Amino acid sequence: MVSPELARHLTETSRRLNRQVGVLLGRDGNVRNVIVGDAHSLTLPDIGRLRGGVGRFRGLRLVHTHLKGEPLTRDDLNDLALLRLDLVAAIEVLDTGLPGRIDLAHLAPLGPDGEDQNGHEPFERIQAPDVHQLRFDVEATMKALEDEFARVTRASGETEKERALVIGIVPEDEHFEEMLELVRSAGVAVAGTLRQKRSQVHPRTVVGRGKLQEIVLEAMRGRATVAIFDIDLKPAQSRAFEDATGLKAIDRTQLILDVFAQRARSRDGKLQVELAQLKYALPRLTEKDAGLSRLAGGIGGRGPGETVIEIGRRRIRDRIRALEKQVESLSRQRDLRRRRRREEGVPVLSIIGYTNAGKSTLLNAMTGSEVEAENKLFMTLDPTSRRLRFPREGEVVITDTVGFIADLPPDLVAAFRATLEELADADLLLHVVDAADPRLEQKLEAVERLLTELHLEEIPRLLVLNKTDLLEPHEAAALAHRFKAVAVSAVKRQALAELVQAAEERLGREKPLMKTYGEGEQEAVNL
Ligand SMILES: Nc1nc2c(ncn2[C@@H]2O[C@H](COP(=O)(O)OP(=O)(O)OP(=O)(O)O)[C@@H](O)[C@H]2O)c(=O)[nH]1
Ligand SMILES: [Mg+2]
Repeated sequence: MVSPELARHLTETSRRLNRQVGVLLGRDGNVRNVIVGDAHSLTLPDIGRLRGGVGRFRGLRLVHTHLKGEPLTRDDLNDLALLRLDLVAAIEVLDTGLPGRIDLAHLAPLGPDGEDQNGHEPFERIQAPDVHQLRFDVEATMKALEDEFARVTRASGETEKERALVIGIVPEDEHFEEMLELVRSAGVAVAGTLRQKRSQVHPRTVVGRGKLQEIVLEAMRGRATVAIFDIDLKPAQSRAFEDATGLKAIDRTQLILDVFAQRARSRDGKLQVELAQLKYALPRLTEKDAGLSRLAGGIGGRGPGETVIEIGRRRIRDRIRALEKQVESLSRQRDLRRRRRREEGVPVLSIIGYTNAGKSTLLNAMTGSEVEAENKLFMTLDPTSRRLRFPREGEVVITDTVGFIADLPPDLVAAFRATLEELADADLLLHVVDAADPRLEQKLEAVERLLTELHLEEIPRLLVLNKTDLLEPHEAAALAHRFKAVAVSAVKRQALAELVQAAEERLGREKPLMKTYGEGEQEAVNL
């Protein structure tokens, strides 16, 4: 680890200066840096940005002196973790200036199943009474450790995929679970999860120094290159976090945008996703970033915007303006289409609700279509309309559209204006909820809130409790009574006739007014 000559040279110098002295040694044993500290600590030089060497050791070890023979400090261990050093060692400086006890730490290998055993110390500590008695083979240890980490990655069989640590800042379990759902829906491999007990955000690096250390260790062990946060980060925060850990930081909005980017099929959908992504990225670009290259590839960098990844800030602004114009014309076209439909007098029913509530499945069940429906968040992005014959009303149009989520990112709402505007013209909103969801009420509220934000709260609504096949009949009935809703099962095609009947009743109550007196006439409503 260190030759007796070098150790002695370090301790003698240290004694003479009455300061800590250290060296960074390469794997070949050559000295790369010499550092002189004060009596109690040592500040390592900036050894370059860490990105690129992620998941790997730096191939550098820190050997330094401790004037009073004190054991390795918290800062020493932080350096070990955050800088991904091979090891850190402290040598006691005896009064004579000769080297005394040695205290050494390196990253501990993983348990036999590749999992970190709970409560297991992340560091392996080795002590020896002096340099001569230290039995430690750096080369063999590092090789074993690196093999170990490589094995874990191979075992997971996901070498090609980006692996992410999911970091929970919000204490509520439900919030974290939804975040994991989003991660899964984005097709990202989860290398591990870390949660904070208190919802405290470090103003600079999102989490405090101790947590940073934990995150880096966990990332090294799980071979993660990305940290996904369950909150939104300020641009400066993500950058500071990335600088401190060498991990790419992805926040909740970015992850949602990523899911959207993967789902966008239609031209309109792609347009709106790209717009949302660029709007989000713009304030996050620094001068030294070459265009969007720091966002290139992987989570947050996929999607329709990939073609513009190398362009600069000014051109991004141009592109945003161009996209906004296209969205504008899109919204005009749709307006026209809707107006025509309105003239035909065909009532429009729009299926809305929280993501994964079963909206597309319900559309399929009612109209015999085959819209993609899957147990993933934001499966549907592009609106689909189908015609359907109602017994009394005759022809109606049913549309299925993008789902809602609590705290839908504002950039996304802005970009998806054209899609969301469609809803404004519905004669009836079928608000679908997953009746078996323990968060039923929160999700109902989240949707209601969004409807208000989108100024859609005036449109008549019918609440549809879906997935009641997962409940006992009496539970479903009680919920239906409580929420004045229709209980159905889209998958089992249960109570769809009742739904049609209830929808017709609602329509029948609303429509004559609109038909006879035209739009929004006060007098008509009073009748
Ligand atoms: N048990 C049960 N599962 C259902 C029912 N309806 C839908 N699902 C399941 O719920 C999951 C989501 O269904 P989707 O129709 O994709 O939901 P969605 O609301 O369109 O979701 P997004 O488009 O992602 O917002 C799928 O796995 C469906 O099979 C139901 O009545 N009962
Ligand atoms: Mg859907």
